[in-house]
Amino acid sequence: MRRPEYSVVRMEGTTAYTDGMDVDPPLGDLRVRLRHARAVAVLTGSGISADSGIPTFRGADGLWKTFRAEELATPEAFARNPQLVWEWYNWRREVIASKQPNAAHEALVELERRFESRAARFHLITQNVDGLHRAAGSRHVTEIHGNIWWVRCTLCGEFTDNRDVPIQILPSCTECQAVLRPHIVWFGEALAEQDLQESYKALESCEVLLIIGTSGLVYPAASFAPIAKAAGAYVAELNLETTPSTDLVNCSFQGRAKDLVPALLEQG
Ligand code: BJW
Ligand code: ZN
Repeated sequence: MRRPEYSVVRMEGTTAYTDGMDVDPPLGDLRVRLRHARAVAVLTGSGISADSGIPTFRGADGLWKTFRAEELATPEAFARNPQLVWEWYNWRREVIASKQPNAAHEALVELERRFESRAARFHLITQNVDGLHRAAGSRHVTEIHGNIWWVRCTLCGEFTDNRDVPIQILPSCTECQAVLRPHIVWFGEALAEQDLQESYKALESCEVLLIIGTSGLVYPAASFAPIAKAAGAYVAELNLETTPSTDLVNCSFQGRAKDLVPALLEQG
C-alpha cells in the first residue's frame, strides 16, 4: 500500500473497532469508522477541484486575488453590469470545460458505491459549481451554490442547462425574452430551501462527516461542521492547510485531496 503524503494536524481518540488498525493508525482509524458507519455526509469545496486544475477562491492563487467578488458575484453586480458578469462566467466556463474529475472525485464515487452496497446512506454536499462530482458519477449530490452549466431567467425563473462555451452575451429566456443569469448562489442570496433541507438532514443523521478542501469561511456551509458535530457525528477534515474548523473537528489531515480521499478506500 502506497502511503499518501499527508500530516496529521489533529487527532482525537481512536475508534473501538480493531480491524486493520495496525497498518496506518491515523488514517486507518478514519477508514475503519467509514467501514462501520451507517450514514456518511461529505462536504466539499473548491480544494477538491484544485487537483483538476480549477482555481480556488481564496489563498495565493485564488480567484479573489485577481477579481473582486463584489463586482462579479453579487446580485447588485449583475444588476449593474450583466455583460461584465457574463464575460467572467464565460471565462470560468472555458476553464472548467477543459477539466476532468480527479482521483478524489472518483474515490467519492467508489465510497458512495460501497455505502450503497451495504444499504448505508451516503450524501455529498458540495459548494462547487463545476459539476465535476456528477461528471465523475456521484449520485446523491446537493450543489448548494448552484451549477455553472445551468442558467435561470431573471424574470420568470425558468431554468435550463446550457453548456455553450462561450455562451452568447447577453443570453435571453426563450419563454419571456428577459435576460438569463448563471444559476449560482451569489453573496447575499439565500440558498435554495430544498438544498438546505437535504443538507441538514444529511448532517444531522450522519455518523461521519468528511470535510474536504474548503476554507470554511462562507456561510451557511461554514456552520455545517458544528451542526453535524453537535448531532453526534465524528467530523474529519482533509485539507492542504488548517482552517477555522480545524480546532473543532475530531481529526484533521493535511494533504492533497487527490491523495487523501483515495487513501480512505484502502484496507488497513
Ligand atoms: C485544498 C487543495 C487540495 C486547496 N486538496 N485542499 C455570517 C453568518 C451568515 C452569513 C454571513 C455571515 N457573514 C457574512 C455572511 C454572508 C455570506 C458569507 O458567508 N460571507 C463570508 C465571506 C463571511 N454568505 C452568503 O452571502 C450566502 N448566503 C447567505 O448567507 O444568505 C443568507 C440570506 C438569507 C435570507 C435571505 C437572503 C440571504 C451565500 C454564499 C454564496 C457563496 N457563493 C460563492 C460563489 C462564487 C461565484 C462562483 O462560483 O461563480 O461560492 S463564493 C465562493 O466561496 C464559492 C465557494 O463555493 C465558496 C466557498 O469557498 P471554498 O470552496 O471553501 O474555497 P476557498 O478558496 O475559500 O478554500 C479552498 C480550500 O481548499 C482552502 O482551505 C485550501 O487550503 C484548500 N485546498 N487546494 C485539499 N489540492
Ligand atoms: Zn423567462
